This record gives sequence, C-alpha cells and structure tokens, in this order.
Amino acid sequence: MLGLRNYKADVPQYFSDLAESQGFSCLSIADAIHGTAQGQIYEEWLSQGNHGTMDFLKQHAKAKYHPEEILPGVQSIIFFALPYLQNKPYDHDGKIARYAWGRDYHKTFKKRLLHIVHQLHEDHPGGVFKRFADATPLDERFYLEQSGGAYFARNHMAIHAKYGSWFLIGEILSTVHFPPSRKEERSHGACPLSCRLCSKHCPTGALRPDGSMDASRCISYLTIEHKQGIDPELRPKVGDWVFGCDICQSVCPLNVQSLPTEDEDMLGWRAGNSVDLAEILDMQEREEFVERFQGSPLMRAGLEMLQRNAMIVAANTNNRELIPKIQKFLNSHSPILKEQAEWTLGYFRSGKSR
Ligand code: B12
Ligand code: SF4
Ligand code: SF4
Repeated sequence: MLGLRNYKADVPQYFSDLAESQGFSCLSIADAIHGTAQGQIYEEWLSQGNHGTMDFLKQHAKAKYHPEEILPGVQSIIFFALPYLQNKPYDHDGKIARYAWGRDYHKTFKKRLLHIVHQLHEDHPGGVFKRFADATPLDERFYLEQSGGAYFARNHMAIHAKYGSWFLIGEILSTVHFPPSRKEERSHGACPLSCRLCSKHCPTGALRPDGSMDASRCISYLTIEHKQGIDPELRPKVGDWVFGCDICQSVCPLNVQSLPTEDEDMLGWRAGNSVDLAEILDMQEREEFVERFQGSPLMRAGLEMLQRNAMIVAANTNNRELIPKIQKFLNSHSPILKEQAEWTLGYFRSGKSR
C-alpha cells in the first residue's frame, strides 16, 4: 500500500496472541501521554463550531488528550483493530456506510476486550485495566498514530498498512506500563503530497482543502448524530446515503489494497448494505424498528432520524413512487418529519430531483 506496505509497529508476542485469541489484531502500544499541544488546537476547533450539535465533544474536551482523566494512574494504551471491509453491490437505494453492515462494533469490542482484560488482571495482579471502543472521550486516532499503529490521513481517518482505513479501533487503558511500540521516523500523515482526492470528492465540503474538518457538514454527522432537521442547503448533497458515508475512504488510493474482513461479526449482516426506503417509511412503531435493527449501529440514529434520511434520499434519487408514503408524514406528530415531508414533496414539484 504505497509507502505504508512494509510498515508495522512492534507489538510483543504476548499482546498479538491475546488479540488473536479473540479474533482480532493488536496494532500498537502507546505511552499514555497527558496534555499535548493538540489540546489547544482542539479547543480552537470547538470554538469555531466544527462539532455542530455534538455537545459530547465539548463535554469531552478535558479528557480528549488527558487519559488520566479517564483512568487515574494510566501508563499505557493498547490498541486493537476490527477490520470491516466488504464489497457487495448495494441491494437498495438507501446506502449504509460499511462499518454498519454487520454487528454493532461496540458490542463486539466490549465482549472480546473483556476477555483480554481478565487475562491481563491474572497476569498482572494489582494492575487496573479498562476497555473502550469509540465511546470514550479520548482522541483514539491521535494516540494510535503516536504509537505508530496507523497514520492520520487527510480524510481524517487512521490508515493501517493492511486494513487501510477500513478498521475500527478499540483499546485498553492500563496502569501497568508496557514498552511503547517502535515509532518510525516519519512525518505526520500518510498521504502522497499532491493527493487531495478525499476533499475533492467530499460532497458537502466537510473536508476543507487546508486539511481541517468541519464535522458539522459531514454526511455521517448529518445522518447519524444530528437529531434535528438537516440544513436544506445540505440535503441534496447527502445523495443516497441513509446512514453514514464512505466516499472519502472509497476514493482513497491508500485503500486500494486493503484486506477484506474475515470477521464473523462484521460479515453477520444485521442491517445489510442498504435499506429499502419504502420499508423504513412504512414503519410505524419503534418495536418494528428495534426488531429489524437490534444489535446493529443503525440503532444510534433511531426510527425518526432514519425516516428523515429516507425522505431526503427519496428526493435525491427521484423516487416518486414513494410520494403516497411521504404524504402520510404531513400529519406526523414529529415537526422534523412533517417539515421533511413538505420539503421532499416540494423538491419533487420543483423538478430538482435527478
Ligand atoms: C465524533 C466522531 C465522529 C464525528 C466527527 C468526525 C471526526 N473526524 O472527528 C462524525 C460523526 C462526523 C464521524 C464520522 C465518521 N467516523 Co467517527 N468518531 C468520532 C469519535 C467518537 C470522536 C472523534 C473526535 O474526537 N473528533 C474531534 C476531533 C478530534 O477530530 P479531528 O478530525 O481529529 O479534528 C482535529 C483536526 O481537524 C485538527 N485540526 C484543527 N485545525 C486544523 C487545521 C489543519 C490545517 C489540519 C491539518 C488539522 C486541523 O485538530 C482537530 C482537533 O484536534 C471517534 C472515536 C474516538 N473516541 O476517537 C470516532 C471515529 C473517529 N470514527 C470512526 C469512523 C469509522 C467514522 C466514519 C468512517 C463512519 C462512516 N463511515 O460514516 C466517519 C468518517 C468521517 C471522517 N472523514 O472523519 C472511527 C475511525 C476509525 C479509523 N480507522 O480511523 C473512530 C475512531 C471510531 C472507532 N473507535 O473506530 N465521527
Ligand atoms: S464521510 Fe463523506 S461527508 Fe464525511 S468527510 Fe468523508 S466524504 Fe465528506
Ligand atoms: S484520498 Fe489522498 S489525500 Fe485523501 S486520505 Fe487518501 S491519500 Fe490522503
């Protein structure tokens, strides 16, 4: 994979074996450094409103680059990877980002890392070990790059030699110090100097040409995290993504040789690679939604937001067969769905749909 092909951080056999026993790989070990210069940059990033309505990012500011706020006495952070790349033609119009096709990775990490934590307790009595994946204030990509386990690229993804950016990150914070992985002497980032494909192809301009990111414009944020009406100016740019977005990873040359996943949880197809918009619009009770998506990352969006997204995709794909189903939302108790239905029907009338 370009310059990354031969790169691999040093990981003691002990951790490789522990990870393998749970069906994934150990990427690297980082020193739990506290208070880096990145903290100041992060504060500025927040003060510019780049986080949109993700208030948790503000609440996390104190601990983002201070792991001791999460585990007092922490010395090391051990990183693990869950690869998820699959390539299958989409079944329906409403596309789902690849990381969400299978089982909710939070659950997978939680279960498997618990086994490793138990083993660590046995082997290192007196040590304290805590497991996390995603749901932590810590800037995971930053610490992972510090330890040489992957590189932070211009699409704001951690890129690994074997998996490209198609992997999820989990970690164990440890009060026992383990020697940090060898870090190769090379500059921050892995991108070829002249490449800007990710920012060129990002439909909403979330990846700014200067390399910074306006997360409040990212389709992943708009479709999953933003629990209000989506800015009408951005709706046409959401395209056919009903949950998340993979564009800045799909166009990346560093991903060309990424290995497909063999992990059963990821291959387990809870949600599938796309949703039938009619099925989503027909759902009336939360129970139906839960029955269909329980155990999948789509639960995070919830039924109301998924229906909001489905109406946007219906407009963007000019799916006029859905008009009767969308008209029903004109009487919705949800002001978000009512407004979205009015907008979608108006969009059809205006002839702006593809
Ligand atoms: C909040 C969040 C989001 C937000 C914000 C995205 C983001 N880039 O941070 C949203 C909802 C948009 C999102 C989207 C996605 N996410 Co997300 N997300 C997180 C989460 C929970 C926190 C990240 C965070 O703190 N962001 C805020 C700051 C730190 O982001 P930042 O991009 O690094 O911003 C810095 C730079 O902009 C820089 N900066 C500031 N000014 C400037 C100026 C210049 C010139 C430059 C170069 C830099 C720069 O400083 C900023 C502050 O430190 C992490 C898990 C975790 N705990 O770390 C997962 C995580 C990053 N997400 C993940 C995934 C998979 C995704 C998606 C691919 C899902 C999808 N397919 O839809 C997309 C990818 C979007 C993208 N290109 O980044 C994975 C990434 C795995 C990997 N291999 O890298 C993580 C690590 C979860 C996990 N445990 O696996 N996510
Ligand atoms: S996930 Fe999509 S919208 Fe978000 S930064 Fe990447 S290309 Fe842009
Ligand atoms: S598309 Fe190009 S600039 Fe963007 S992350 Fe990949 S290599 Fe880097």
